[in-house]
Amino acid sequence: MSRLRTTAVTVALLLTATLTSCATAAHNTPPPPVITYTDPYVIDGDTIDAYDPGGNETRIRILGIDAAEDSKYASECGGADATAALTQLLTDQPALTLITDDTQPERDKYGRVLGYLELADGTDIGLRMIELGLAEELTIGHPHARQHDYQDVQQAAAAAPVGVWANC
Ligand SMILES: [Ca+2]
Repeated sequence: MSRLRTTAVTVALLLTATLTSCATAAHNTPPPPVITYTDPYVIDGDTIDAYDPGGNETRIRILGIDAAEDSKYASECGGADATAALTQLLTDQPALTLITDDTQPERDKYGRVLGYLELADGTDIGLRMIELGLAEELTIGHPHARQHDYQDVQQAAAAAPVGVWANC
């Protein structure tokens, strides 16, 4: 077989492999990258419950941030402030957009749906919480798509300082 012919065959095989893997991915029907969730209820500064388009109540962990713990079992400095700030952000927001990140798992180890959350006006809720100094950028494993933006805003919040950077 000529060298050129070998190359052509290799390309064809690669193409076939790529097409096959795409077809397999489609068959496994990953969730669409953007989903609207309604009627959010704040659990703490980085976690909410909301209803998916099928009407299923779903726990959502906001991707790329971590707020201080705020529950009857564990309360950290800044936790109550983070819960209050997220509650205020979500007041009169009947619908939220959840944006998944294909560098990240669909759910965390607790089964919570992972994604960025945005308000109807496009406000990135995780970014806003970092900006307020009430959440920190969080990377678990592979860097998430908004890591650099979140880290930049965190630097500014810490330098200001605001939120936990000022109070904790
Ligand atoms: Ca947390």
